[in-house]
Amino acid sequence: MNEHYNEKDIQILEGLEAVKKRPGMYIGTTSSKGLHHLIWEIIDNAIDEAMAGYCDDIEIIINKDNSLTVKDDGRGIPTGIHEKTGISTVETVYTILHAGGKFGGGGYKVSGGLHGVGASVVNALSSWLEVYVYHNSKVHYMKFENGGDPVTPLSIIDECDSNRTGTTVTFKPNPDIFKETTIFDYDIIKNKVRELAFLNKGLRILLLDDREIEKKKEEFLYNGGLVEYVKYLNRNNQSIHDVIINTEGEKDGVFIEVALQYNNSYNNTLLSFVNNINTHDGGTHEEGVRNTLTRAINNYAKNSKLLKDNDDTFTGDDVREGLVMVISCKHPDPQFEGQTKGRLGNIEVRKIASDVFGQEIERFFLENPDVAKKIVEKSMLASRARIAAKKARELSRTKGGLDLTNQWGKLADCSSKDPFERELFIVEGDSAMGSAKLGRNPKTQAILPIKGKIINVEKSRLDKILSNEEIRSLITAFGTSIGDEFDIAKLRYNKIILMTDADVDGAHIRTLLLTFLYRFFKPLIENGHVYAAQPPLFKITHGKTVKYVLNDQEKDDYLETLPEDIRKKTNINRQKGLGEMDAIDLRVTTMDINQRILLKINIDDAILADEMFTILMGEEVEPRRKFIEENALNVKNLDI
Ligand code: 28F
Repeated sequence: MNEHYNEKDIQILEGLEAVKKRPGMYIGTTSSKGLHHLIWEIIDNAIDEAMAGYCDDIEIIINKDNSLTVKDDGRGIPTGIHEKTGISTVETVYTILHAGGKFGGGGYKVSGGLHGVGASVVNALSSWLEVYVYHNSKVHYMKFENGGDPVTPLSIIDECDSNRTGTTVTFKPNPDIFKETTIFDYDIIKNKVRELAFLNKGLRILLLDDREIEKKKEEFLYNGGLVEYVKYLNRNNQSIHDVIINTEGEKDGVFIEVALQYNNSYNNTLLSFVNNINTHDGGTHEEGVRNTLTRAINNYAKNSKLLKDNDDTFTGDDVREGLVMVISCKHPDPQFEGQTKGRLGNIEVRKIASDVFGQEIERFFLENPDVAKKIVEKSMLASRARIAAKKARELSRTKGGLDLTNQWGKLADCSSKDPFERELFIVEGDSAMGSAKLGRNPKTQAILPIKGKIINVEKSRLDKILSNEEIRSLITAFGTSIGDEFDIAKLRYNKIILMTDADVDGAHIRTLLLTFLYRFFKPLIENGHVYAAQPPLFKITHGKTVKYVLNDQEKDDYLETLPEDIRKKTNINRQKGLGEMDAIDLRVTTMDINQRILLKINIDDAILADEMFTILMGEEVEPRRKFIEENALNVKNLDI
C-alpha cells in the first residue's frame, strides 16, 4: 500500500475489501447465478437512465474473452468531483458501496436493480473494469484492476460528437471469485433482456454474442410494453378475447400498470414487478389488483344478471382460470420483504393499486360487454368445476378413493416414520416397479408405479383429473391433498423422485409428470422436493470391469480413456429400460443415496416443461408445427 492513501482511500478499500471477502453477502452466491447478477447491476444503472427518460438505446455485448460490455446513450455518469467524496462521480460510483443513483437520493425518482448493491460491487468482483463516459464532446476513460484499484485517473482520452452522450462499461469477472464458472450464458441474459424490454416500452436493447463462430445478435424493442408481454406469454395458448386489457394510473407518486388476457386453458400466469424487479412472492401491488379483479368480475356478473343472486360468488381461483396478467409498479421507496426480498411490503400500495386498477377495469367491462361476458362465462365454468371437484373429493373420500387404503396395492411404501428421510420413487410401468422394489432401501424408499402416459392435464380440469386412477394414486401417496385443500405440511416424503427410462419415451413421461406437478403441486417444486433420477443409458463391460454411463457423451469420453487393446474387448449394451436392469445395477447406479446423482427440479425446469407441454399437447396446432420444424433435426422420434 503506497504512502499517499489517506483516510478516504482506506474507507474505499475497506468497502471493496468487504465485498471481496464475502461476495455472497452482496450477490447471493458466486455460482453462475451470482456471475450473471453482475450484469444485472450494470444493466440496471442503464435502465435507471432509461426510466428517468434520458436513454432509449442499450447494447450488451458478450466479448470473446468472456468480458461483458454494456453501453447506453444516457447522459453519461457525471465526471466532475462528487461533493461528498471529493473524487469524481465516476470513481465514486465504481469504488464506493451504494454510491450509485439508488441511495442518498442520487437524482433518480425510481430505481431498479436487485436491491441495487451498486456498480462498485461489480468492480470489486472483477479482474478489471473500464468505463467510458461520453458527454460535452469529450470521451472520459477510467480503468480499474484487481477488484477496484484505479489503474488510471479519470482522464479525457478523445473527442466525440457534441450530441453523443452515454456510458459504456466493460468488466471481466474475477475467476478467483467465480470458481464455478466465468462463462456467461446467452439464454440467461436473453431472457432477462427480453423481460426488461417488455417492462420499459420503447427501450431498444441489443444483445450480441461475439464468442460464437456464428455471431448471435438479437434486438428487443416493444413499443407495446406490457401488452406485448401478455401477448408473448399467451403465444402458445388460445385466447378467449382478442383485445389485451391494459390499464395504467398513478396516485401519490406510485404508478401501476396492468395488462391481462384470458386463454382457454385451466392454469394461470401472473407476473408482478416493482421498478423492474420481479416480485416472485407478490405483495401489496399484486394483492390490490387481484382482489379488485375478483370483485369487478363478480360485480359485473351480478349487475348483468349473468350470476343469479343465489349463485355462489366467484372465488379468486375461479376468476384466475386461464388468466395471463402482468403488473408493473413504479415506486420511489419500495420496501421488499421475505427471505429472497421477493415481496412488496408497502401497505399504502394495496389501496392505490385497487383504486387505480378498479376504476379502469370496471370502465373497461362496461365499454366492452362482449369481453366481460366471455370472462364471466369462463369464471362460471371454473366455479362449477371447483364445486364438482369438491364433491368428487368428498365422494372419493367416503369411498376411500383418495386415502391410502385401497391405493395400497400400487404403492410399495417405506417403513420409516421420519418424513425427512422418506423418498418416493415414481416409476413407469410394472417391470420397472419390480426392479425398483428389489433395488430400493425399504426403510426409506417407497415406489409408486405409473402405467403408461398419465392423462393430458393440459385439457382437463380438477374434477376430471380426480377421476383418473393414476392421478389419484399420486395425490394419495403425496398426502397433501390438492387444489384449495393442498397442505404441504402433510407431505409424506421429503423427496419425490421421477425415475423414468433414459429414452425419449421416459423423457415424455417425465414431462407429463412435471407438468402435472407444476400445475397442481407447484409448492413441492418451489420447496425443492422434486427430483429426476438419472438411470444409465449404457452399460460398458470389459473383463471384470463394469461401467455405467448416463448418455452418449459420457460413453464416448469413457471409451477414449481405454487403451486400444481393451477397447477391442469392450462390449457396450444400451439399457432398454429400468425394467430390464437387474436390481443391484439399478440400486448402485440410480437409487443408492451414496452413489446416485439426482437432478433437483427447479421451477424454471418445470416452467419449461409446462411450456413444452402446452406446445406438444395443447390445442394450438401452429406452435406445435413451429416447434417440430425448429427441432425436428435433433428429435429422433417425437411421438406426440
Ligand atoms: C453501462 C451502464 O451506468 N449509466 C449511467 C448515469 C447517469 C447519471 C448518473 C449514471 C447521480 C449522483 C450518483 C448524469 N447526469 N450504464 C450506466 N448513467 N449515474 S450510471 O449519476 C450518478 C448519480 O451520484 C446522471 C445527471 N444525473 C445523473
